[in-house]
Amino acid sequence: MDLETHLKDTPDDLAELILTVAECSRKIRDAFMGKQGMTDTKNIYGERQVALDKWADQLLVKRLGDDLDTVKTVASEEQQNILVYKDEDDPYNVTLDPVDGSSLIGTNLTVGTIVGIFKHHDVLSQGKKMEAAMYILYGPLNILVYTAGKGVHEFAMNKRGKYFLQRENIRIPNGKIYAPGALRRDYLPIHKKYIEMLEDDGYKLRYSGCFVADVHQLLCNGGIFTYPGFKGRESGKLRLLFEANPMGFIVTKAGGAASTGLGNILDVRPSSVADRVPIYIGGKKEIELIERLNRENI
Ligand code: AFP
Repeated sequence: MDLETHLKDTPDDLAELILTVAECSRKIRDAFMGKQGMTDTKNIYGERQVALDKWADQLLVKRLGDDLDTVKTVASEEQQNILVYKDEDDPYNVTLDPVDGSSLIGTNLTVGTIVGIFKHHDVLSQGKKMEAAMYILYGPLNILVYTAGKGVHEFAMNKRGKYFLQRENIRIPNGKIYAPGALRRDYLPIHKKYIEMLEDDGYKLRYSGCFVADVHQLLCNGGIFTYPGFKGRESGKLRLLFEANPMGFIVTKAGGAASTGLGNILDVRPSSVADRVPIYIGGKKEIELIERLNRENI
């Protein structure tokens, strides 16, 4: 079944939004060749932009913001400000991480696109207020995963650029994989203990440097991804609006969870588009363990 058919029970305007991102992802894949270099501009975090990242941002912003008449605002990791379109009544507010893991583009490792979709809630709302979320993984295959609130569904792109259903209503399995971000020498004590407990329990290391790829792996094999608060930056590295919330929403809908280590990420109230958050995302069992360790040590 193709993506369009699969979306037949989704409201037309939301289906159109999801299909527009899917169409952009085909163009992004085609653009890898030739857009590997760095630009001389910086994103909101002061990081120099990779050409593909900037180009993908412009494409997505144009197609969603300018061309659709249902999108009111777009917040992108690559834009300084929230972009405002059209009139007050347009229902959708969208967050974009155009190319997540962009430092891997030059080495031809897997990267992704992350999209969060709010309906009648602004992008600074709690993640649990999201209407839908999706990601695309640019690996040997283009993989698209979306949830419009009910199940989580996976599609693969064929050589004609069309997405076809691979797995429906994905549930995160039990598994023993861990993907630990941040330098071990900077771990805070409870996180250090947590990682040691996973290792003692036989968890196997699988860390790619691309959040989308690492989370997709969890949806296939189970386990846990962590990018904790660490010495020098207790809020961690990953971005609440662009990374943690949409991926947390998807994993939660697949029967997993996403936590700051203390509580549900989807309950966090953002204070600005640039917020970062410590993240533990994956199986419920692994999330319960870190939350218990933190509770016992408060
Ligand atoms: P870039 O988009 O700057 O490459 O960052 C990717 C990312 O936000 C996320 O996708 C990874 O999980 C994480 O950072 C990797 O961070 P480290 O390079 O510190 O491992």
